[in-house]
Amino acid sequence: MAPAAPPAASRIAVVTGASSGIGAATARRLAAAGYRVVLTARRKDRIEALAEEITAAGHSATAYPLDVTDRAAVDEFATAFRTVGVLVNNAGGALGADPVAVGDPDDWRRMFETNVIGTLHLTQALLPRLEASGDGTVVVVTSTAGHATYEGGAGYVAAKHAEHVLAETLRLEIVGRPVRVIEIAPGLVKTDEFALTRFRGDAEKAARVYEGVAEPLSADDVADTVAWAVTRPPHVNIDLLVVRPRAQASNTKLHREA
Ligand code: 8X3
Repeated sequence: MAPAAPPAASRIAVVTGASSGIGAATARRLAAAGYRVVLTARRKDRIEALAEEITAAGHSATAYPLDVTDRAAVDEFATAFRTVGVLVNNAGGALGADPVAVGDPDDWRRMFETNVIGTLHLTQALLPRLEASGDGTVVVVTSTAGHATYEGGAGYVAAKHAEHVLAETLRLEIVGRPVRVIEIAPGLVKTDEFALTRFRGDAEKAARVYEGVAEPLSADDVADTVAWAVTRPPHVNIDLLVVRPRAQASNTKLHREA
């Protein structure tokens, strides 16, 4: 029988892409739930500032600058831990919204590298530590784009479908071992950077994504679902949680106020 899991207060939660948006909000939520949060992202200043903020609020957080696409760096990062309770694979994003006929292969490659290979790297490197915790949890933050396509989205949609398959397959392969695999698939979430990155800094195009939508999800709405799923009892595995704003019935059916 696996050893009893230590209480949350002594457990480590690693969050990738913690410098902004859903990752930062998830780090705040998990820290408030009692986890010792390890913030990773490429932007050192951002994660250090967030670690200070979380620590000042009386919780535990440390920053570790990391590029999830760099396998050697990820392996080195993993050696810092004996056990890890939770891994939240959140790093990634969309680049471009071009039709398949003219999409830039470099955008596709970069999306696969960050979303898919990044998740693979962290999951492979930390899986032994998650198992050693006696009650590990891998969270993969995908997207509703991981479940249905839309015009102009193929590169991102394909990468998110791949992440979904990674999560589903891993769950099959490790059943019987003390590690849960949870997929959270958010729909329209208004964050500072997602749409801006997708449209390469074009603020007008980015704003159009949310135009007329009274209440898109916030990063914290999604972080709330991540923290909820993670804090269920160890035998309860939330396989897949799809979360959208009320105004969004599907990837292509969004209610906009006139
Ligand atoms: C983001 C949702 O609709 O832009 O993951 O693909 S969408």
